[in-house]
Amino acid sequence: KNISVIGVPMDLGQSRRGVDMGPSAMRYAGAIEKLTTLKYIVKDLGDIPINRPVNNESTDGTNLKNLHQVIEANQQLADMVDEEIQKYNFPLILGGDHSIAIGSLAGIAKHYKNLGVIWYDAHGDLNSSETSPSGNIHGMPLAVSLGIGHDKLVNISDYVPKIKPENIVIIGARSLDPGEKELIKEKGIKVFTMHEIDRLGMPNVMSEAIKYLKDRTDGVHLSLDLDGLDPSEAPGVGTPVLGGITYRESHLAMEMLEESGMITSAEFVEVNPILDEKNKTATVAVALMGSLFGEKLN
Ligand code: DIR
Ligand code: MN
Ligand code: MN
Ligand code: MN
Repeated sequence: KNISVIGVPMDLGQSRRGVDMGPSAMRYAGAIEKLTTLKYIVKDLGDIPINRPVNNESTDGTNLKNLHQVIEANQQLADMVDEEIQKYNFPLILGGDHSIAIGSLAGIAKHYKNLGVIWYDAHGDLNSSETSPSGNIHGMPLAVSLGIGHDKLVNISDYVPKIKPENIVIIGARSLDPGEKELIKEKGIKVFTMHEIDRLGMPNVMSEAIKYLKDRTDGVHLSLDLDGLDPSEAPGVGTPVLGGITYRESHLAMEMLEESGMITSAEFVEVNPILDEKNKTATVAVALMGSLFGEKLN
């Protein structure tokens, strides 16, 4: 497969500046070279332009921060991703905060009857305006993709919903808001929390996740939030949560996904070099990309 890399220097979906530098940090850590070494034809399409808000009145009378800019950027991203899939390229999206998954999924899901999603994250990202404690849209993309949330967000690319709840697997969750827990129960979303990872071990969690998605999906998008990993190994994230997935477990997870052959698109998000230690988190992200694309470390 040929890989198309798309950078999305977005930091407007949350409150801490710096995550807009994530794409640069991952390129600096050698993302393109790594994939090229693995014998893929890699095209770096550069970064999508993000318009900064001229004032704080972009919320449409809601608590949704920078709503208009987030919509605009995600529509652009959706169109670009759509075009790359039409050309049979594998979209690899570099974030940026996790609000960009709205655009990724909008561009991807129209090409599949049953797109599966692996949401590798400390969080559920299943909030809406009503349940969000923060008004940060990066806490909402999975809900938006299910058709839950602000009209203009769920309608990006003019179809609703993008994905079905039974095609989602969340891995690494350990910080879920009350409204998110309710939605998970109501929709029957498959979640492997840190509890399950501790109990079953990562090999079993991934086997189960892969088996679960294999039967019901015709493509799978990996959405990897670096805060899914433990902050001791991925410190450069805006909302770190103790007790996360280890670096080694994450490598194994990526290797098992690669062996499954099911991943058809991916994104790596929430790398914030300003909060990082010597670009450690972007380096981890690039190492995981290696495993996801077939580099066996041992
Ligand atoms: C929290 C944090 N659940 C919120 N979410 C984060 O603001 O909605 N997602 N950090 O990655
Ligand atoms: Mn997230
Ligand atoms: Mn997160
Ligand atoms: Mn290994």
